[in-house]
Amino acid sequence: MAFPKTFLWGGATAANQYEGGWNEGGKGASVPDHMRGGDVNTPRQIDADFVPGALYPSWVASDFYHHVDEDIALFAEMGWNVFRMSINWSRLFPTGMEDKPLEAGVAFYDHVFDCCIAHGIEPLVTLSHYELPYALVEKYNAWESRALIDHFFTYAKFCLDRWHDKVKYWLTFNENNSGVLEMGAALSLSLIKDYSGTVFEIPTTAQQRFNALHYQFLASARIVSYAHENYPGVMMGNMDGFMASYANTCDPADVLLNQERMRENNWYSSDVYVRGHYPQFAKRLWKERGVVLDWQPGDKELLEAGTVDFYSFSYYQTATHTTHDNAEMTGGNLLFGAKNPYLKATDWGWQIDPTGLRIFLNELTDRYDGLPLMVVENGLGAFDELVVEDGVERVHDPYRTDYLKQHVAAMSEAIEDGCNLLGYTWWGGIDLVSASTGEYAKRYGFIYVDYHDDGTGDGHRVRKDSFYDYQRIIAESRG
Ligand code: BGP
Repeated sequence: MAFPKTFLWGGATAANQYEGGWNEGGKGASVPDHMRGGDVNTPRQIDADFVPGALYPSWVASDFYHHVDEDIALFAEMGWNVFRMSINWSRLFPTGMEDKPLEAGVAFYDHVFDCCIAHGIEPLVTLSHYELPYALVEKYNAWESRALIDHFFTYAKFCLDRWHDKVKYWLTFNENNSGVLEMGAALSLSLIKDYSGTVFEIPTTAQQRFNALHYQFLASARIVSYAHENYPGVMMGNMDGFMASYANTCDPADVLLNQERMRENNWYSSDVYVRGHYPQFAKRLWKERGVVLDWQPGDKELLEAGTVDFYSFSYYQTATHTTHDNAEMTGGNLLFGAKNPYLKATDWGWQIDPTGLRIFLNELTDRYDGLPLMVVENGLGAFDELVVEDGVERVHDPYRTDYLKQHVAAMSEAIEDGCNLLGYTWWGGIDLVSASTGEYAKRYGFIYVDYHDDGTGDGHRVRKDSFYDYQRIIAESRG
């Protein structure tokens, strides 16, 4: 394998899907706390007001809040030297509008980072992973308002000031390129003031979403600039939900359609983060979508100054796009498209494509001229079965190990191809709540967590077979 000795191996989580303790230590409610679970056929439901008796999976999630030492010790046992996690904004600033953070929240993250460091694990921290204090929705309709830039800065500045010497790698917004899609209205932009209903039916316009995204770009650039000016040791990254796609046929009309999708879904956002300005095609896109961005004096310079040090992304699947009628469609969380006959799919319809990872790592390397890259999410959501053999609980999950091995091999090839790949964090590493469906049943982890969609379970942890396989892969890569 071509991985350098310094390569960062680990797993990724998000506070809203993993942490639980949703109202402990004074924490305020966040957007995902208002979302119920669904499944592959039933969309998640957002409740503006909590419904008595309804189950909100983020409230307990995997209860990391009460399992910090145990979980981080397990990560270290696997050989991780990086742990991607996010901070719950509302655990520090319950409404997102306070000047000072809650002590209990600060103490919690102090403990998490200290525990990581004690185990030789670098924390990789996402400042905003699909969550926002719900009070900011009630007051401003979230990122619809420019005021969020200041509130975010207060929160993010506190995090950098407090933890810059413990946390070297930071990501600003998780997958906010999804804001170009209607799906991004809930999880990424939180444009849900007074809204109750499914995550798919939020009545937003392209104008609202593209402009909210513009504010997030500005907020990101502002904290990146602040970090660069004050803490030269830190590395600031973006995080794109990479919506990798191909043309479904060699019909030039399909190729053009795919180029348009790749531009809007991916390059539109990543060019702003990496190059510090919108791409040339943006003008036409805005015109066609009826979008007029709120440009204020200083915005242009802010974007130019706040470019990232590395590009990070999630990669699960690829889709294809076609102009031809009657194509069979396939599923995804952000990315939907026509079926690719050369690929197999998961039970949720996500098409598995390790070669695609190599292709797009190479493409990113070419586009951004060798910029350091990090794969901060990749993984397989599957139904797992917990069995008891000779009195020992086990999960046999060879499908997960297969997926892992194939993607590791693809990354190794991409490194040989010349990519400057810094690290890899498998999504989950430990079971957590799914973002798109809100299920526990869709499991990603190498560590099983005993919670279930009906609200049962005691949260105990079990090493799956893949735990030992990942441990072996990491050890082998270090030689
Ligand atoms: C990404 C999100 C994660 C995560 C992952 C897997 O889009 O950043 O939060 O959940 O996808 O998706 P899901 O949980 O929907 O299976």
